[in-house]
Amino acid sequence: MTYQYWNPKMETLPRPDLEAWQLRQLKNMVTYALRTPFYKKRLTEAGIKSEDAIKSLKDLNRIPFTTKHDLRDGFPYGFLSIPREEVIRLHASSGTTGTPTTIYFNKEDISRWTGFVARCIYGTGCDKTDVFQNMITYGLFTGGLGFHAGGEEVGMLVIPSGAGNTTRQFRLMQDFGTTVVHATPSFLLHVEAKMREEGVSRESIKLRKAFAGAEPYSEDTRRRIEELLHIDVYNSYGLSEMNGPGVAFECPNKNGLHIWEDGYIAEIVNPDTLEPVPEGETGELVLTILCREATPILRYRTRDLSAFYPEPCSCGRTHRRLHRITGRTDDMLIINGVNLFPSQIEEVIMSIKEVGNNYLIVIEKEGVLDRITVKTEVGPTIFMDDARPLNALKERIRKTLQASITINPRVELHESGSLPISEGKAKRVQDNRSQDI
Ligand code: DLL
Repeated sequence: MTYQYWNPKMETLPRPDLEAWQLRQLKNMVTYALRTPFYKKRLTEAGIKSEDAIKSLKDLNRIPFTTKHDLRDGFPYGFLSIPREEVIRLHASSGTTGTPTTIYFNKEDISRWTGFVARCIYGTGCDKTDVFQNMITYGLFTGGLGFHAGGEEVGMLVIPSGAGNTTRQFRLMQDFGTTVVHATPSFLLHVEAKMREEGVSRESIKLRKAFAGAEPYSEDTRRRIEELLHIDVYNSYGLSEMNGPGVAFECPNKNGLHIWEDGYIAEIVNPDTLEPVPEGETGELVLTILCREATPILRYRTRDLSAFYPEPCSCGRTHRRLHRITGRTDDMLIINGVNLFPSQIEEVIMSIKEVGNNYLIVIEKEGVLDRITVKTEVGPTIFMDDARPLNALKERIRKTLQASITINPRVELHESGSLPISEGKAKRVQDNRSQDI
């Protein structure tokens, strides 16, 4: 395996130097934070009146957590720490439940963010010989512009195709010889199914890699995309509150995501007690940004569940690795009293090769009980008018799910391409229970 580093010094910085860097940056972030109305109050209440209160990284513990709720309350300018005239861009998260959260950047913030994304891209072996099609939403969402800038920084030819319009995506790939794409994993699966449907031959495109993220997916889903499209898929993690993409990324070992610890301090805590979990155990990821002056966010509760890999990675990077995100604390479904994450269902169904590329979980009330229906598309080897293999497959999926998640779902099989797809993040769960009351 060969490894290439975009920023060799920072990516392989010995841990003591990395921690010294973190401390310096943390102090700097505290100084900026104290200029925002929100943190001025919050930090002062916690006895932190200047960066001098932070003497070692252990003092991070003295800083209170920040939640999505806090960010919403601070809308629109409560977290801005520099004069408005120095801000050159904002991004906002969609905010399905009302007020969005807004993040501001000055010129250096954008350039630091771009450096982190470039680091992710280059680390997978890409360089200026690549043609990069960015098949993700542009606009207020950070995925589009974030990867666009990172791709240009690496020197690749960037095609800003945006999400959706699958047929045009194929044309662009064929016309310009696209070698790398960025998309959500659900869109990649859709692209593959559509390619088959439209008779686009694999030989007519030069694709060899994809960056897939912005939503959870299982290892089996990754494998499926890799096998179907004959490409390498790299997991990409980030969130708008921490700039967007470029927070954690896989190296060619594809065994955990390196979190860029010169840009972020990562903690994993028990979501109930907020105490750190023992190294290697799963908990809620808490992140502190070290690389953004315009909107410093300290100890942000991401709600994402992950764990640290205890061992160092053989790629030579000193930045720790996170496990693939298995779900969010607010994703958990309670089905007749049993706790269940949608990712547990995905793990089972995507390991069955006759299952197609899309699925949907529907939950309803039936009398007093919850009823879960798993709708999956079927793969190309299954014909919808042949009842026997169809019923056998249905039964196999049901039994495998029951054995693994201890609930007995209803299973429905659907023709390839018939379940809804969304341009942005996939909506995997339709919970109709509250409407039934
Ligand atoms: O999704 C930023 C991004 C863009 C990441 C493009 C990667 C690629 P938000 O819209 O704020 O930002 O959503 C962030 O999405 O807290 C996770 O719950 C989820 N998420 C993002 N990446 C992954 C991943 C962007 N690789 C939220 N695996 C996060 C699992 C992910 N979940």
